Amino acid sequence: MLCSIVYQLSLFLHLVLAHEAYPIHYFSETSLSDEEIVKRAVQDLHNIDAATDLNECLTCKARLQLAKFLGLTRPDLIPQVFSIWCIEAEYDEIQCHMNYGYPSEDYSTTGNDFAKVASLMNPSGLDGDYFCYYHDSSCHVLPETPMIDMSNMWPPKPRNYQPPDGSGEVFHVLHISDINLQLDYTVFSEANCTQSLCCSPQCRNQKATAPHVNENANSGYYDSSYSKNHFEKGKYLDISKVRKPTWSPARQFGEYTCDTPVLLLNNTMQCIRDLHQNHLSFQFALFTGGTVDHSDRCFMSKEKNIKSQETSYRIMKHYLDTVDVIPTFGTRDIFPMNQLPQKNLSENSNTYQWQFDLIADLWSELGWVDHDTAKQIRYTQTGFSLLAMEGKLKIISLNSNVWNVKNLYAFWNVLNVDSYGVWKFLINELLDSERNHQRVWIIAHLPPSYQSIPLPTKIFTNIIERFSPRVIAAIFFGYIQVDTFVIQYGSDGTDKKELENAINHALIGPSVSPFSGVNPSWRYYAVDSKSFSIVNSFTYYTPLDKSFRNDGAEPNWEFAYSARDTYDPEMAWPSECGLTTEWWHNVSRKIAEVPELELMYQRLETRWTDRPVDTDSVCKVTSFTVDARKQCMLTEDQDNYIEPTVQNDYIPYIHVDRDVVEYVEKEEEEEKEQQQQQQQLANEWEQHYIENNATIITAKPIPKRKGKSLHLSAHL
Ligand SMILES: *[C@@H]1O[C@H](CO)[C@@H](O)[C@H](O)[C@H]1NC(C)=O
Ligand SMILES: *[C@@H]1O[C@H](CO)[C@@H](O)[C@H](O)[C@H]1NC(C)=O
Ligand SMILES: *[C@@H]1O[C@H](CO)[C@@H](O)[C@H](O)[C@H]1NC(C)=O
Ligand SMILES: *[C@@H]1O[C@H](CO)[C@@H](O)[C@H](O)[C@H]1NC(C)=O
Ligand SMILES: CC(=O)N[C@H]1CO[C@H](CO)[C@@H](O)[C@@H]1O
Repeated sequence: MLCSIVYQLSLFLHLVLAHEAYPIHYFSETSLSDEEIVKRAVQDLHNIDAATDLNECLTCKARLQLAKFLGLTRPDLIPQVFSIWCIEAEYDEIQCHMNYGYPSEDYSTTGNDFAKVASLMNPSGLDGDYFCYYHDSSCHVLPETPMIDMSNMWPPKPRNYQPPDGSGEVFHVLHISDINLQLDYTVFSEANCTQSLCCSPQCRNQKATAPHVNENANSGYYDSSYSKNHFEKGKYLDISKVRKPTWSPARQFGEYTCDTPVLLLNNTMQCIRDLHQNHLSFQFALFTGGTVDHSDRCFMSKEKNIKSQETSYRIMKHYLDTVDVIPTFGTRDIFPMNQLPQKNLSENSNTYQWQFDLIADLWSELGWVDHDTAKQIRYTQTGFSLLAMEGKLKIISLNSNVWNVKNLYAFWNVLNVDSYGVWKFLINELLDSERNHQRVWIIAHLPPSYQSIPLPTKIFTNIIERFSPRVIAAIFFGYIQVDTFVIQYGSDGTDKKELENAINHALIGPSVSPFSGVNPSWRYYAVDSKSFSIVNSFTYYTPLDKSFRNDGAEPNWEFAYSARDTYDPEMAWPSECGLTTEWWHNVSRKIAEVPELELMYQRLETRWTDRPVDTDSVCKVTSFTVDARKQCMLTEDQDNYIEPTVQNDYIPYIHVDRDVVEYVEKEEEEEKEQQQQQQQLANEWEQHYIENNATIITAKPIPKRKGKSLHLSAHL
């Protein structure tokens, strides 16, 4: 096959040499075979790894440089080149295939996404800095988060911005999260596996062979089911007939190492339905995402991904019937998982479009979204809004893959603050509600204090700050499995965590799935019918371990706690007043100061399992963003945060709507020089690469720049 790369090469050089046109002289005497290109590119990657003058982050960035070069000329070869390099460099073979492999319907591989993003991003600038920090385990340099001025995005905040008063009357809203349906959950399969996800037919314990005699015998092995909303206890399954030695054979209702079997989901929904029909009624339900299980990417096929979504939503509909569900986008509920191309990457959006059509069709068929909302989901792919309670409450649902570090597309042009258009959408919706005296709830899957990219989360919190407390009445997330809440403080959470700096707060719903060692759980809220503020929350759970020894009967669901009774037992705060940010701030103070209350909080997080507690409770509940969390961990003297060894010397300062990025210099001169030297080396290396590997090219050396370091000025 001929390799006609001359035109693209000159394009590439324009990009690499950046912002000024250099005369490029090239001649093409050879046409390389694909095989030869792959061989050379792989060798180049090894050479980069072997280069002794680059630190870990620059090594990663040099590899991205090569990926960009290939991405602009032969993107089709990237998966092959990077998979071969990755395996030869002795990284985990399966993960190599998942990261770089060609697209396949059988595995969640992201080779194409990587190729696309690599061709777009600026490897030697902030794109590369962020990409390498999050996607190369040996690079620990996290760039300083850009400063941002968004004041041109909205009219000034009105001075009196108090929320409306409550009416004292309440209605109820259900909150379900993280079902993580495990479709291939199999009774008797290994629950103590070393290869994710346990309790599936293909999982194994690769460390040690299990003993033949099993301790668990005679407990929880039945093949029960729900039919016509009745529990039918199945026949007893005799474990002694199982030939394959298994450490911990999976029981019918689930295991703490596994996700939700269909039987457990039915049981959960049945319990919710009973409560709704016989005790109180839900106006509607929130679902904060998560229908796909936690399998490794190599066990996640397209078919399984789709079926998990369909089955979960249909079962929810079956049991909730007339109670409408307001859903949001999950991070893994897409194939390949966690990926979200910007809408304007036309060829890529087409390959992803069907997924948004799928949920738009399904959610409208189930009656949860109307025609216009379905259109919005299809078209924007990043957010939609709908009205509840006769139009007095607006609910905005956001696609949190926008800030998910696992979404490769988020590393393209990181200084473009709104490449997805999602913030503009959110701001317009909020302005509209501000004008119409409407209150707003925001729902999304991934909380911005976990697995999130700093800049988009900073933008998100700036928006929340502008519209709190009058417009934004409540914020809900899921994803982390534990039952918790988080308070947002001013200046991206870097202000002192005192009452006067508290801006808003989010409620993070517990998971139905027991995965990671928690008991299955969900909650409902009492909501003021005029202000739409949350007045109380009520969590239910089932102690899963009891289902291990109850002769195959249905698990019992129990009331776990109410927020008020637990955190304000003296009822100091009047019962008709909402659980405001001030109230949650007071709770966080109590957790920090009263050891018994901290312990109680930790028990509630997991719903009383014996999973080891997370010790960072206070940082967890007072850090709304990853940056705030980092700062909290450092000041709280925690040692599980790695501080970057080399800092960047300039912090970008973005003025939104004026299309300007300035660079603000940091003080440390020494560090700056060191950084510049490193960058110079990288540039020389890059040059060396261009000269040596595309022998067809000779280019003028990049002239030295005055003052600012080269990689940052590339964004100007
Ligand atoms: C779960 O409930 C759905 C809806 O009623 C039903 O179709 C399915 O067979 C049930 N499965 C089990 C294992 O109970
Ligand atoms: C789980 O498997 C490990 C070997 O990987 C074994 O040492 C351990 O005892 C097992 N635990 C249980 C509860 O079966
Ligand atoms: C698409 O969005 C990116 C990122 O915002 C922007 O840089 C680019 O110019 C846009 N491309 C098109 C074709 O609109
Ligand atoms: C929070 O604590 C302060 C100081 O103890 C108290 O004055 C205030 O009433 C409390 N607010 C709420 C909402 O509980
Ligand atoms: C640095 C490097 O790997 N250069 C290679 C580029 O291509 C030539 C052949 O044209 C090889 O000989 C070099 O090893």
